[in-house]
Amino acid sequence: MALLPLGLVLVLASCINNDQDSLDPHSKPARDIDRITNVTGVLAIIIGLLVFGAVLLVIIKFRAKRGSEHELPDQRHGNLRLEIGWTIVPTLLMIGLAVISLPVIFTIGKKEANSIEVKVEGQQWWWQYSYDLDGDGTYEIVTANDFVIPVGQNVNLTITSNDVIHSFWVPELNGKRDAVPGRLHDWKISADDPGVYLGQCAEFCGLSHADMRIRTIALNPDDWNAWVDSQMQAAPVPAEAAEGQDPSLARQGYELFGQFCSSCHVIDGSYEAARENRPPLQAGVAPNLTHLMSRTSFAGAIFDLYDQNGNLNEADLRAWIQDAPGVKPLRPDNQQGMISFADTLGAEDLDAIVAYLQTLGSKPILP
Ligand code: HEC
Ligand SMILES: [Cu+2]
Repeated sequence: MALLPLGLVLVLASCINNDQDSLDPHSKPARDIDRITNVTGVLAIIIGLLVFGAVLLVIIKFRAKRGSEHELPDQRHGNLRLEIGWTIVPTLLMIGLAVISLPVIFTIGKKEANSIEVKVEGQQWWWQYSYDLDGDGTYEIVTANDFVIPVGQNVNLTITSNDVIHSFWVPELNGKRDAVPGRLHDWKISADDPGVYLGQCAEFCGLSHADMRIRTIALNPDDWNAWVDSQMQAAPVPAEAAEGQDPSLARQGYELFGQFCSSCHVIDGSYEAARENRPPLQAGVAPNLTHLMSRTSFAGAIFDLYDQNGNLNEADLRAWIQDAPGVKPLRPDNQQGMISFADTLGAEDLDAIVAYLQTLGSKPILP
């Protein structure tokens, strides 16, 4: 009876398919990890069976017999051969495991020559990716949530955090690596096949830890090049109204953005103040929105930006802009996450802002 809840947990856990399966590796580092998991797993099962078998045997064989409950059984002390045996066997097993796992531990995190460099920054509660494509130390592309990589090519990562400790983990592509403020951790990632590989922050980091997700999108070389090209485009500025005419909706949104949003968000070429003046956030950074529409997700990848038919998910986007803390647990009073505009922006303001946001970037390129 006591085992029932445990059994239920196990059965239910096996029903969840959230595409974060380290037993389904899609890269060399992930396969190396999977191999060690298999060896260790089989060993652990054998040892577990032996130990539980021995315990069971002792329980049955040496149980108190009827009528002799109060008699102590024969007391013995020491068995040299056994004791040496159970010291040596585990030691050998441990050495064996070390021999197969140590080289993997050192290679899965080792950066490779001629790779794209990406700085991965964790903050409450989303990830930022800055790409240095030509290795000159400057970042040509800065994006959030969707982490786009080329298939079959290694991508070097430098992982850090702008507030508390987070951990970067895409189980199907590599092991996990902590993001620690003030430290730069080497890591790398790659994918053998085009696809979407999910992950999420793997170190409890506060209120919305569970909503700090990673969506890795691995593209074929052609698609990757098209993505890079599109990310290089500057954001358009909606034209001013002609004499005597009302400004377009997008233009109104552009102006509202300058008023309400540009203290935190950067739009390359249009609003860059938040790059120099630290936004009022503990992390000191908010997602760069220059190519917002080219992403498949937003807000820590918990919302899809498009529905199945490829239409903008306007409902969730509007709800987010109007009252972000209402749709994702955030602590704006403590400068953790976006503030609420529920009392500031009316329906028409929202129409205008959404119209403007829709001009930012082309549609996502999917694998
Ligand atoms: C106090 C700083 C701040 C202000 C002001 C602010 N935001 Fe944000 N915004 C954030 C932060 C931080 C996030 C990331 C939150 C998260 O995902 O948990 C965010 C996320 C977003 C996102 C999702 C982007 C993505 O890639 O996930 C959109 C869209 C957005 N904000 C639009 C706006 C608009 C429009 C305004 C103005 C009406 C605005 N924001 C004002 C801080 C701010
Ligand atoms: Cu986190």
